[in-house]
Amino acid sequence: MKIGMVCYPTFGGSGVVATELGKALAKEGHKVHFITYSQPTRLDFFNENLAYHEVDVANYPLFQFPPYELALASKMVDVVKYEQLDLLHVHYAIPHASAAYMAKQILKTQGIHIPVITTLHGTDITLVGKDPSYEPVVTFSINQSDGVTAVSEDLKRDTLEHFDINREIEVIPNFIDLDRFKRQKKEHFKKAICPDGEKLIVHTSNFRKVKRVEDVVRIFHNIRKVMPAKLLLVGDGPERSKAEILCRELGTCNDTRFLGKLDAVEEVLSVADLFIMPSEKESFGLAALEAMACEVPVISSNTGGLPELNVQGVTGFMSNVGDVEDMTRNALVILKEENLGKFKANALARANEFDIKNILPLYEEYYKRVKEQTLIPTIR
Ligand code: GMT
Repeated sequence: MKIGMVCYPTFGGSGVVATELGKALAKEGHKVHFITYSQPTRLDFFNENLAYHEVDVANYPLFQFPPYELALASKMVDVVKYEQLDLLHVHYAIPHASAAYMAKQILKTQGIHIPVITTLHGTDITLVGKDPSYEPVVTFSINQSDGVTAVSEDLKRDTLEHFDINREIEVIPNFIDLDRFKRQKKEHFKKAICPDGEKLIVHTSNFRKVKRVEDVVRIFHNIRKVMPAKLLLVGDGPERSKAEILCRELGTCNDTRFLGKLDAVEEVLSVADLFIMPSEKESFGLAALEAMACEVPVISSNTGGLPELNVQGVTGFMSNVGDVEDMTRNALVILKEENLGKFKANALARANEFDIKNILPLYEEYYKRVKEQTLIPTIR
């Protein structure tokens, strides 16, 4: 198939899922055309079946807000026509689903029917999508998509509860490339960070409010009262300085490192003993899955789709959002020498269930199904 993949090109989970899906489809022989405003971060791989089309947003002094959605729709029209695409798969509803709707209508006037699949990732529904300034457009463009997928049962429920949706939503969970995310031998790195055998705690995120990074710092502070430990924080975003200030207040700076946006997060995860994800909302928790694939147990909140990934008392523990004390108690259970090995093995076994090899066929079947259901003779 020839697929147009529309996504955010950044480190965020939706862009990562779109890029990894595109790469995997290309390896299977599909032609995948990425359409976005800059080279996707994880598109670091050459394959003759992959192409990237950059959206240029022509600016004009009148525009206080450059109209990206229009430029994106125009680019989609162009790529669908000239690359003869079979379908468009857009990741994150805002503004990709409505831009795809517009592209589809334009193409229709030219006798070209292009099916559109929208994948809902999380905050496009649970946070920003519900805002009255976007809700009518989000509802409309989900309903106008030829196929809709959500990354967890919880996200599907949330979408049906908060939006007036008149179509089926298929749940296809996030996935992991186990060839890339696996525990690597990085003993020298562990020794450099934890020279005295301290336990290593890791958090990775985009440091937005929803990630509750300050809870990570507080849990770490509590753990360190009981055992020697170090904390590595990977990623960057608006809440980073608050987290740094809290480290200073709690006196944990010497044992904490902010590593910023790292490409090779699997190298850090390879030496970790525990991953913390205390999010306020989390539709799936891809970062936790990446940790589990590297044999790292997870302390998380019990929000959103996290119970569909993190198995209570098996791969880690879940607590109510903000319950730092409970998260600390659970972290200390996992970090006990006699427990750690079992939790690590369980985390890996659970991650194996989300192997891209298991999830890719679900997308391929869904593409086929949507394409067949929307089959209209096209005149090119
Ligand atoms: O986590 C983020 O804030 C990034 C966000 C995104 O859309 O880029 O991630 C969402 O999509 C991921 C991939 O499907 C999910 O694994 C994350 O759980 C989800 N984030 C939230 O729901 C907060």
